[in-house]
Amino acid sequence: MAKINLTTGDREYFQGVPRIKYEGRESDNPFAYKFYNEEQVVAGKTMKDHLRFAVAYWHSFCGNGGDPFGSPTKIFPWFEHTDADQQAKDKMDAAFEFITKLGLPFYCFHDFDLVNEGPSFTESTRRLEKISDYAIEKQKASGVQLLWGTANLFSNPRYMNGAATNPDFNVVAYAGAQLKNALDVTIKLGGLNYVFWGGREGYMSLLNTNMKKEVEHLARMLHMAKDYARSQGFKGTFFIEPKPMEPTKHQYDFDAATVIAFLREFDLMNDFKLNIEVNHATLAQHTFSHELQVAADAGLLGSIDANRGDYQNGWDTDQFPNNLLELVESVLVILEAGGIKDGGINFDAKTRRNSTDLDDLFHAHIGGIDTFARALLIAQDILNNSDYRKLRAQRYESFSSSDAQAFEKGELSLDQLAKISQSIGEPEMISGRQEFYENLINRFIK
Ligand code: XUL
Ligand code: CO
Repeated sequence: MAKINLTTGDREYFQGVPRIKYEGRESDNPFAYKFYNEEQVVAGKTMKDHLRFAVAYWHSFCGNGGDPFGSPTKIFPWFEHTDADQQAKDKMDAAFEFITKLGLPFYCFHDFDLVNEGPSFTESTRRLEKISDYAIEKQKASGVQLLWGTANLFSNPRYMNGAATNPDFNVVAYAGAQLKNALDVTIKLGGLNYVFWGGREGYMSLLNTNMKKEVEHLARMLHMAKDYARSQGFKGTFFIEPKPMEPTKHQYDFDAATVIAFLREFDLMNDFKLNIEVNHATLAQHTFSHELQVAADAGLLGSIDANRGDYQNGWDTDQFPNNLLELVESVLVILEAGGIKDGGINFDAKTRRNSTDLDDLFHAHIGGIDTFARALLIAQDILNNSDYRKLRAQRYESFSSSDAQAFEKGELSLDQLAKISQSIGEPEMISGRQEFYENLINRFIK
């Protein structure tokens, strides 16, 4: 019998697709990178180390195109076998072939992306143990690492009223058991981080909800998860991924500012950071760069879920990133914050329902990867070769006066501040020059 190739499996799923290579912006090869040159050094680091791209198991290998109005459209060959273990193995072969062909360093999963949830907890656990043994081999053979793992605590009907925030203790306990398994698998696979996205940790109606109790339960579960993982030797970072709504009307991890206040209140600041997702930011009526800046200013910028929303509607459409201007403004924030450290850029994005070819998965990722790489080059160019930072700093120049310094240090009373104002009189109007800044950024988009 032929030896199984652990990188590509014993069957090639993406036939005819080569290892995607960098060919430069003049290339018209759709299966080549135009901007992502992994070894190219930008500001002292390779692009690969700056961007730390990850493929999301759920959208790319599990999402079948079904939506509330129609049936699945994507007939993936790794779903041919109905046996649970075989299907999980085939899916993993396809996933590692795909990630390896893209040449990306990381992947991310929910527990029940790796396997279908079984008819019992014991069976689900057995399936997870088996596939994670296989994942160890696949990771070793390919060099692909696990950026983060997480538990799907929102799809099963038992979680319809929440997981850690469920009003029924029995469900909370079940969620704890599932969370423990997901942590075990993440640790077993050398996962660098662990994500909490509170899909149904929120409410549909305040009339039947004790919000204070539910939020306290959420914090309790996070403490238990952290204590358990640390006791098992996990050294990575925990991330909370803010999202304001969907599937619940209101989610407790509404946005970056809300999550930071929650981490402070419940003493979780040392172990947790934020995983900022583009389309979650826009759902919260923020820009992606706003959410990144809020996280960065608190020293809590952990990781990114990359995608984009749609200007014409408010949903979480999870499209692949291709908005260059949005990403340039965001990468500026990331670079000024010192870059991404523990985390990475995970493509939490899905091809459209009518993008039904296997090749579409490549086009989607190549486009997202290149848009980020291009944004990185442009943002670095702006920082190196323009007055952008200097001009912004100059806007606050008046704070170098001795009175302003005393104000910043908390050495002025309101009374003293009022006296200073009286000696100055009516301040001059100083333009914010927004259009000037916009033009400056635009000049570098090339
Ligand atoms: C849902 C979402 C999740 C998390 C992981 O909007 O973003 O896929 O990233 O649970
Ligand atoms: Co996400």
